[in-house]
Amino acid sequence: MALRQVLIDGDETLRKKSREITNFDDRLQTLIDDMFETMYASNGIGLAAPQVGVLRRLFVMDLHDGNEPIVAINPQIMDAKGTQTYQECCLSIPGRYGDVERPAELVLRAYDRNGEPFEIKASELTAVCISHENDHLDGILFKDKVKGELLSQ
Ligand code: GNR
Ligand code: NI
Repeated sequence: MALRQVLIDGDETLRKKSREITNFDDRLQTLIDDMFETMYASNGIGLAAPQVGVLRRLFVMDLHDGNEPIVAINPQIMDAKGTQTYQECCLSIPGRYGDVERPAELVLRAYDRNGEPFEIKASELTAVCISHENDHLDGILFKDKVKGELLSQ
């Protein structure tokens, strides 16, 4: 396993659209392991592949809330309901934070690291994080959606 460098806002890679994953091979397994290692080393709760320079539709997430870490490959947000506002930050925009409106509840449909499909219903911070990570796969950063000011720490 290895730490990967997290790209910082201003890097054009963060603004590109990621492509679907088609090969569930050893390289993918290494990427996933590296993404977890990098996320934990950075004290993040989520990390999307484009943040480590890989333009593929994949994110990892661990909320440290008693729920298992999640790997979501080719994720789709099925039905988003309601809204919630949460103060977000991003490993690619260090030292900045701000309020973002997200769905209150959503259903995530994705494939796990073995290529098995799964579906989870999410709310609260889980829904926020899924929505934030899914945006990264389309080149969208939380600062694009901030309500009011993008604050500095
Ligand atoms: O670590 C992270 N914390 C966080 C807090 C509130 C809303 C979203 C996040 S995701 C962020 C990690 C990250 O940048 N993932 O892309
Ligand atoms: Ni982020």
